[in-house]
Order: sequence, then C-alpha cells, then structure tokens
Amino acid sequence: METKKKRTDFDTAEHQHLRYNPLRDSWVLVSAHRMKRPWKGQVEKPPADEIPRQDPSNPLCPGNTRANGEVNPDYDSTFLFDNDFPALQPNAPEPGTSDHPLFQTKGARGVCKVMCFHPWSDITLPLMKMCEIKTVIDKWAELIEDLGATYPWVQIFENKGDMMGCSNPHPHCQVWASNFLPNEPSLSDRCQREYYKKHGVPLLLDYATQEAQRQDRLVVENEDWLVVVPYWATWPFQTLLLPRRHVLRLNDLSIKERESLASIMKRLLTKYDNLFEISFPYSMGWHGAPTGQYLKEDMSHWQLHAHYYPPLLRSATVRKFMVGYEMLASEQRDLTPEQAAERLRNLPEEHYRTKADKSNLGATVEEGE
Ligand code: H2U
Repeated sequence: METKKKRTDFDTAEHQHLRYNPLRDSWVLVSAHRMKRPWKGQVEKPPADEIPRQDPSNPLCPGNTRANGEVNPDYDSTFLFDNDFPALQPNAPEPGTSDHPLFQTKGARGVCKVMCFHPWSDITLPLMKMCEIKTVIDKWAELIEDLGATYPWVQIFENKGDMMGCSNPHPHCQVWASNFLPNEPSLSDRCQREYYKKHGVPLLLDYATQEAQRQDRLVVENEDWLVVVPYWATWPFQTLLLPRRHVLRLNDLSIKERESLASIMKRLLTKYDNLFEISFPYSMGWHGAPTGQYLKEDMSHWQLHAHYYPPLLRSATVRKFMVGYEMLASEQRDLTPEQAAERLRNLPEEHYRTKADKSNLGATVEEGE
C-alpha cells in the first residue's frame, strides 16, 4: 500500500502533524518540538528500590492472609485467586429497562481474578528467569481458554508501579472476564473488521509486515515477535507487541512461540527498566479475538497483540499528563514514535540491576536465563 510521499521541507521531528490510529479510528497530534520546553511541573516520587522479598503484612505473599481471611498457599511459582474486591461478579441481578434513551443501563456480569507471577515481592518480570515468564504466559493462555469458554471478553492486564495505580509491589496481574465486550476491544473489533473487509488482510498482520520492513519504529524482534513504538503511539514510550504470523488468541500460541514471547518480553522490559534505571511503571494488557459466543464466528480480522502504556516522559520522575487538550480535544505527544523507538532500541539488554550485582559480587551472579 502506497503512503503519501513526504514533502521535502517537512521534518517529523520538527513540524507538528497528525497521525491516524487505525485501531481506534482516531488521530493523535505529534508535536516533537515541545520536548524543548522547560519543565517546572509535578515531579513524581521514584519507585522504592528496597522491597522486602517476604513481607508478613503483604496479602499477596505465600502463606499470608488476604483481606477476606483466606490464607494463601505456600506457592513457589504463579498463584491465581479470586479478587476479594471484584468489580464484576457472576450473579448480579439484571437492571430494569430504561424509560429514556439518555438513561440507558445494561446488566454486567463477570469474574475478577488476581495472578501473582512469582513468590518473591522484590522481583519483576524482566528479572525473572525465562522459564518463569513462560509459566506466566502458559497461565494467561489457560485463563483465556477457561474463562473464554463462557465470557466474550477476558481482559488480562498488569498495572505496574504506584504511578499506574498499582496497590501492591508484589509482581502480579489482574484478569477481568465480562459478559460484554468493553469499549476498547469493541472499537478495535470494528476497526479490524472494516480493514479486513476493505483490504483482505488482518490490519495488524499487515502492520507487522510493514514495520518489519520499515525498521524505524522497531524496538526488539525475534523469529516470532516484534515490538514497535506504534506509528500512532500516544504515550511517550508506548509499545505494541505483535506476532509475525496470524494468531487469534494467546491459547493458540505454540510452545516455541510462548518461549520466544518470554524472551522478547524479558528484552523489552529490561530496556524499559534501563531507560531511566528504575523499575519502569506501565499498564499493559492483551487483546485477542473475543471469546464466548464469538468462538463460533469467523474472527479472522483479529490479530493477537499486547499494548504497553508507560506514563513516563523525560525522566524517572517526570511523567506525561493526559489532561487539558487530550481530554478535551485530541491526544497529543511530545517526541516522535521514531525518536522513542530509537532510544529504546539503543539501550542495553542486560538489566542495570544484574550488571550492578555482578560488579558488586563478581561474575558468580545467576544471569536469570
Ligand atoms: P492492583 O495492584 O493492580 O490494584 O491489583 C491488586 C489486586 O489485588 C486488587 O484488585 C486485590 C485487589 O482488589 N486484592 C485482593 O483480592 N485481596 C487482598 O487481600 C489484597 C488485594
């Protein structure tokens, strides 16, 4: 597909412009020159460096008591439990019918789970061993299979860091399964469906092929996956993790693809941590073809992918705010996706903490391979 030829006097890093987000059918304003402005605004607290490995007061640790009085098993791998404060419950009564189009209500049912990635509180995905990350991926796939048998949407997401509203430093994600398609996947479903109808190829498969050729937004890649700062990224260091082949859902991944996914996640998240030498905050989540009743439908327009949305912009303590113009007009970003990709691409793949441990303890430190 031909894109419009660039004008010779136009420089994406200097001149503001709009970019189209084909997954949300919306436009983002890119104004890279704004990075030059001085920052006198809010400065965040950097993430705590010292987190105890086992904290008797942390309800997510092995053997500890949770808010509902249940005692966690002495788990040594992942641990899944029902969220004690679920936003969705399976048996809520149906609301009555609305008497006016401006006051519509629908029933909402579902389940919410929490999954701990590891028994230690002082570890995060990039510092975990590849086989441990693979176990997390296997559990994610199992959840899509099990909850997806009933529910049309199973949202797996990880809020990491205080800045993203994470309430507990223990490495974990959440899983919310609902009897409805939430707004974001619903919009993404429409956009991918329309693209497939028009072009005869899944939107994100086409996109991955293009990005693999163009290279300037690539962060990391391997034989099965690529990570890019998407052309339409809104958050400064937002990334999109994509398979190279057409895959609908996490549970369709082969063992080899799960291993290569563990590897690319470790590489991406290490780069994220190395960017400002902190445990990098973000919200991430998986989008795959809807499940439940959609399992019987042709969902070929879908392509599995993960979104990473980190809030930081300039440093460990200066974040991007999505406020005035973003809330009232359009999303806007300050550095170009190409600049962000280049910075991430050029970062080392050895975690800064592993490197520091090595220099403190000599070369005997376990690498986490
Ligand atoms: P966040 O850090 O992303 O908030 O996830 C932690 C979740 O763990 C949160 O949804 C749940 C909270 O409801 N939780 C329990 O289910 N039981 C507890 O005892 C503590 C926290």
